[in-house]
Amino acid sequence: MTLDLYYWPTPNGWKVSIMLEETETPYNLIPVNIMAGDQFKPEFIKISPNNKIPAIVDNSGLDGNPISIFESGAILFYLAEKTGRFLPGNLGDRYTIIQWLMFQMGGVGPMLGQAHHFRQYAPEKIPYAIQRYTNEASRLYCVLDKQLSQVEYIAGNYSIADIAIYPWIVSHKKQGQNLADFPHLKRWFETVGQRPAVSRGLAVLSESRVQNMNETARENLFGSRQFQQ
Ligand SMILES: N[C@@H](CCC(=O)N[C@@H](CS)C(=O)NCC(=O)O)C(=O)O
Repeated sequence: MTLDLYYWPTPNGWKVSIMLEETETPYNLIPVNIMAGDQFKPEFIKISPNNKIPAIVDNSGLDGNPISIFESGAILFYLAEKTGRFLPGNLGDRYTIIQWLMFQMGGVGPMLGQAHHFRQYAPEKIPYAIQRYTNEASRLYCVLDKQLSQVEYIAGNYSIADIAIYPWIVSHKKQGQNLADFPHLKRWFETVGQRPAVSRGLAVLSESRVQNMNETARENLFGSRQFQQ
């Protein structure tokens, strides 16, 4: 497989860099600096019409034709199918994983992202929004904690469900969460964090991860630039 990864070091980007490291899949890294506005370049929009990272192009593709994929969940499914790792063929196990991956894509990512946004980045502090998304983040953490009180990994064995959820728990403090309140989630977080492939995935382009957002970045990510397409 000759694969191009369109990437920036964020939770959704990490899902794919971790998966590629876990499966030892070689890839060409193509940085898409979302702070600088690279996500709006026409050549990137062709691959990722929603102007978001991550995206991949598998140049060896299907039947010899290159295939491009956007949406981190779809990319995880593709890489799991292609490498035969972290998504077993047995229908029962498979759907246990799929439901938790959907829970991540529809709940954990968007809600924790909003908690992050209103707590860290919103130009004004809006108590209702901060409370709503911090509470929702706590509720989702409780769901994960309960599940992890019964199983070692999210869907039983280590799978793409863990790979999808872990990157979002990395920034728990910024979401107003204390892992000490979720002992089973904490145990899982520490175990997954010790995997060498996870450390390697998180390290990809880590030097470009900025903590403070400047005005250009704010305009590109949250301002009118988003609506000019
Ligand atoms: N549902 C998408 C979300 C991707 C996403 O939100 N990517 C962010 C970085 S974590 C991004 O590229 N933002 C740039 C923008 O919105 O312009 C996925 O899971 O791939």
